[in-house]
Amino acid sequence: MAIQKINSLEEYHEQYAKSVQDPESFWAEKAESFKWKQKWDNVLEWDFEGPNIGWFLNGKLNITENCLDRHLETQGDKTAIIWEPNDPNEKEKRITYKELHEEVCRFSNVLKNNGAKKGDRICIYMPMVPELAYAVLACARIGAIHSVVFAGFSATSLADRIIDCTCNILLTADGVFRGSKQVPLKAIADEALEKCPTIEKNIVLKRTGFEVTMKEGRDVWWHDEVAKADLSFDAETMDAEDMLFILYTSGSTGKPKGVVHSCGGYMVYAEYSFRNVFQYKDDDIYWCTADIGWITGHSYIIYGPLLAGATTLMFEGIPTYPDAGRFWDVCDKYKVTLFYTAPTAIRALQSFGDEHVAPYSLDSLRVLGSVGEPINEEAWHWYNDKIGKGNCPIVDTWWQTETGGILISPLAGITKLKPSFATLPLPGVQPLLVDNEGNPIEGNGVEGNLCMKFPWPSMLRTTYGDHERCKQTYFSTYKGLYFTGDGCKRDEDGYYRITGRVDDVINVSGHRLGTAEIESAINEHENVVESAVVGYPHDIKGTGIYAYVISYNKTEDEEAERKQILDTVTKIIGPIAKPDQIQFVSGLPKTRSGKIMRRILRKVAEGEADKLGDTSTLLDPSVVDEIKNGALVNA
Ligand code: 7RM
Repeated sequence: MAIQKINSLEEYHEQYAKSVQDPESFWAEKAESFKWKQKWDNVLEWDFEGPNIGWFLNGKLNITENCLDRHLETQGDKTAIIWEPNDPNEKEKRITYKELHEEVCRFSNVLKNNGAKKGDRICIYMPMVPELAYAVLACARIGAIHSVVFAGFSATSLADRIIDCTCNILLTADGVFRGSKQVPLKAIADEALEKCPTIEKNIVLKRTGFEVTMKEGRDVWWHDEVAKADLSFDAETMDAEDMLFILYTSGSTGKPKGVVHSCGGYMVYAEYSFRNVFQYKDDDIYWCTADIGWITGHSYIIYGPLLAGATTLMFEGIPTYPDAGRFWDVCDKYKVTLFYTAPTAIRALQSFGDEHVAPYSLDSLRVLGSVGEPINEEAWHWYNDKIGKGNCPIVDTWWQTETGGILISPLAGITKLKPSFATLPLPGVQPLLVDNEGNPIEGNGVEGNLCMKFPWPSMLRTTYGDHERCKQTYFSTYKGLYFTGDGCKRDEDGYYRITGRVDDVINVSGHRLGTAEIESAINEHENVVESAVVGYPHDIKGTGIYAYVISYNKTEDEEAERKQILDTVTKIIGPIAKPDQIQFVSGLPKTRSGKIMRRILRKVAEGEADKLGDTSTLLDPSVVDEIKNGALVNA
């Protein structure tokens, strides 16, 4: 039995009403479709003060039995994972549900043979290869808590994450292929491990064939261990509220938080949201281009699709290798029907020109998805016209690491679309906009801070090892509410449009201003492509406003353009929001998922360009030098 899919707008409204009137029976019905070892006593217990959140209390399950075992009878020979390597000339892999089950059981035994137990934290630092999926699922099968660290992170970031949750096992590889580059992953891991005495075993996959040093007693080869391991493994019994995984995410402070998700609620919501948002059909070929190191990869490459029994494509490479047509080549090669990517990738590919799209038919595509940041209208239209050929609904999915799954999004082909709007909450999701004092903003045609007033099954339960921080970050800004940190509009039709983070609040001469607010004012200037605003210490105002601005056409007269920008901001917000400094730049330091690293911009603005910290997660670390050299404030 599978979760029932919402099939029409009428059904959407019906289900939505039901989910608000009687959330417990709404979610019980969804949860019934899964394989539980023991049924739950209560559907939900919660308070947002603690916070204390529990779903399907006392229910027992193992998520991998739901991803794998339960599909074996009906579709054991169906392809579960298609793997497309970095190099288009290397042979792809297709792994059936039966094979995936076997690989996961086998690797569960490898973990057990290497001392892993239920409740252990296991760090996974790997390339996008099938073994990464086996490893994640094997952790879940034995009841260990996985903490996947994106393979682009530095040794310092890796060590910090291992130390924070005291992992005893690391899973890694000799190296990573990324486009034309190669990353010596094992060497980076070795550097991290010098600071991580809790790691007892490091299991190393051979991928690139790089020469590595293996530390006697600690490091073992993946293939040696797999060769020794049994093929069957009975899934550990987990409580619905046992931790399934930790995933580190950055906030406004430098130290990343370990967001904790639990087994039962996450499982129910991952499948529910996948099925409904993408309107999944049994013969779909689904491709999410994210890396498994991010939440999007956890929920919508591994868990959501496998719970639904789908065929999920895993891609090792990058969108521009060997050229900017790679995504479309892969879509045609496998006849991808559901395609899910990020605006930053869409804009990058658009900038390479339509000649990279033209050679491909893209006929198989049925639904397009977007995630990670607001999608601007220009990118939306290009995606819609050139990739979807006007025939594929675009689901602009808003959610967060902390939400575990998509909360606000169109349901493909059901919800009427509006470019740059995430549209409507899924049934079971209760958004609330509040003003800066926390007063609810009712009605339509309004704007405020996006909160959730009721729990949903896949919400975070805590931040690892520091519940107080979870409370402070998400549940204290507005009493009794989960605060997302995003600003949001609700238009005349009740449609939601996420406007960006609002938690970068600065206090200028006693005025509380959002950096996002100032940016959007600056962006009104006709020659501005994009801007980023940060605060910096100011003798008189307390905090001054420092703006980094990218222009369409490089101006000859920077002073004249500065003045026009100040006039624009004055016009839109008022003189209090006028930047004190405007630095023209050709790019902004962005992470691979398109988020601006404000920490770097703040340091430069503060005249501390020598203390930038880790910049290894940037898409293009070279923009940092340009920004440093053009800094308007000197230490
Ligand atoms: C899935 C993910 C979360 C933050 C979130 C927003 C932004 C994500 C959208 C979006 C506008 C979207 N998790 N964000 N999706 N903004 N429209 N469809 O990205 O934890 O890494 O980031 O990303 O600001 O709070 S995340």
